[in-house]
Amino acid sequence: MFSARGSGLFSRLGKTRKSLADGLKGLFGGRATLDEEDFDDLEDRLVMADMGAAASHRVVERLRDAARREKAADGAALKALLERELVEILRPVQVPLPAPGSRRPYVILMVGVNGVGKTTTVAKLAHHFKSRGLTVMLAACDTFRAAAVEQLQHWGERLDVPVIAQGHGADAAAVAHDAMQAAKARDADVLIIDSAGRQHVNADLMAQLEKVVRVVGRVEAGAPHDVWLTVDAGNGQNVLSQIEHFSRSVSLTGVCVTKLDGTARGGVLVAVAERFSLAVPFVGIGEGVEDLKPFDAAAFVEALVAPDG
Ligand SMILES: Nc1nc2c(ncn2[C@@H]2O[C@H](COP(=O)(O)OP(=O)(O)OP(=O)(O)O)[C@@H](O)[C@H]2O)c(=O)[nH]1
Ligand SMILES: [Mg+2]
Repeated sequence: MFSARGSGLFSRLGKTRKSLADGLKGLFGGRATLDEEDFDDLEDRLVMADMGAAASHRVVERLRDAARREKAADGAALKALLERELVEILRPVQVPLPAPGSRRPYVILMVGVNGVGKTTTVAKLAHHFKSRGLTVMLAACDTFRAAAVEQLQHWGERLDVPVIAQGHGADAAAVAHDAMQAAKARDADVLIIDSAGRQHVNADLMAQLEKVVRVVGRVEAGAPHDVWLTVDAGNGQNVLSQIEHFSRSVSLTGVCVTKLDGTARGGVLVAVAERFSLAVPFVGIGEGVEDLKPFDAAAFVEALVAPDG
């Protein structure tokens, strides 16, 4: 676990937290009571912070109820209630990163649309597991985009982690098969499979992904143990349709949210948690290998709505 302020998440949420927190300050700060217009204003602000219409509506309805019921209509009390409601939505998706052990190799397949940060997240994960004393291998199953294999090999060299590859244009499922065999032969703790960026309209690439999953499962029953969809927080509500589309081809076990630093509108995590019961084991807050943080609902909400920092 980490504290919001200590983790860097707090400051790196950037614009998300600044605009929402400033708005909330205006709404809640020093107010004796909130009227209907204030609640509408709050709902708009949550939508603008990318929490999605459904989640924003639900949260504000609950605040209205609570304000009536508990007579907690003053700004400070409602702000505390808002935080409680957001944490309640987010808590179910907060799960610890898997600790591979009995299942060797523990196989993680990374999927997602183009450019969201899959390969970088694979590298961050490799670093995470390696620094905990586990042996890690990577599979270069993005055989579609030119230079994708080299990109992963470059990370492998930097992190001193073996990369199983066949090169550009090879059959991704064949690479996955090779990598599974190699990981078993070398008794690796973790195998992380990078894959090509694809959209749901790329029928061939979606079918290829299904084949990768089948082949991996044939080498080791139960694998891949995790299929994580990497999403870019900057894609806003599009993230929701990405989850829906990929879920039709593969059984997702979690969502990796990247680029929460900079200009990302991090509220999308609330929309994701409200709509799907998928784990969010960690979030990406930068381009470096250390910029992977376990997702902590309370710390995240604090970072989102705190007025200063
Ligand atoms: N600021 C920031 N940049 C990130 C983060 N994660 C990845 N990036 C950057 O996003 C860009 C794309 O990252 P990749 O890891 O290559 O993305 P990908 O999904 O593998 O891309 P394709 O394989 O082309 O589909 C790179 O410039 C990364 O450095 C993050 O958490 N924060
Ligand atoms: Mg990639």
